[in-house]
Amino acid sequence: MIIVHHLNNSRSQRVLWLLEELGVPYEVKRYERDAKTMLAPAALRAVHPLGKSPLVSDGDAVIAESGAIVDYLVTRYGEGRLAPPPGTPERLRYTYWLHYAEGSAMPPLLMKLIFDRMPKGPMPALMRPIVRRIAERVRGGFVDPQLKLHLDYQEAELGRSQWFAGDDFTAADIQMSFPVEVSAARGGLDATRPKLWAFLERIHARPAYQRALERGGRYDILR
Ligand SMILES: N[C@@H](CCC(=O)N[C@@H](CS)C(=O)NCC(=O)O)C(=O)O
Repeated sequence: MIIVHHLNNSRSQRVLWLLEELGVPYEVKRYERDAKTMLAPAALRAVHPLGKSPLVSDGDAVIAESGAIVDYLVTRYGEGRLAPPPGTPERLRYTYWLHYAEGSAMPPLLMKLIFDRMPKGPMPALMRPIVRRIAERVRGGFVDPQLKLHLDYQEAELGRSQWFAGDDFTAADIQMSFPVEVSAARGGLDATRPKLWAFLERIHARPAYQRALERGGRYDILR
């Protein structure tokens, strides 16, 4: 039996969604973020030394990194579904988006979270205006332009085809759902980018997405 080590309000939601799309049975083991630090509990480190979610156990194998998990599940249980055939241009795009989601799209979104929160954290009152200035500098000089660059790029790519890897829905769309959802929550994505907005509406309407929400419980993106 596959076990998904699921942290609340996290990337592991998309692993539940992938398993629902594939119709593969699985068990959910829940872990709750610390209410103050938002970090995962130490119990996750018993599963994998980094203690990050998602983690999937399948027999003796423990798989970490959502891109690697998606690749593993589609290869092992997909029976040709949710990935374009090997050797096609769509397959190359599919592989690209599987990596791009965590390797390129998420870092500026994480920086935004950190620099938005930084001036609100505990610190001596005298330091707060200085910290606020630094955070504004980093956001304005790097983070916000990077977020715009990525959103413009993703919007243009969805102008080439309905889904990220081509005309068919694939697991690359599941992997990309997290950066797109985070962008909508805190990265400046709104309906002025109609292709990305329609992408969100389409994925949210999928029955497997809804079933995954029922299995995973409340899913609020951190702000
Ligand atoms: N690139 C990794 C990121 C894993 C990651 O940072 N997961 C977050 C959840 S969204 C986490 O476990 N955060 C809690 C912590 O760092 O303690 C992946 O895609 O699996």
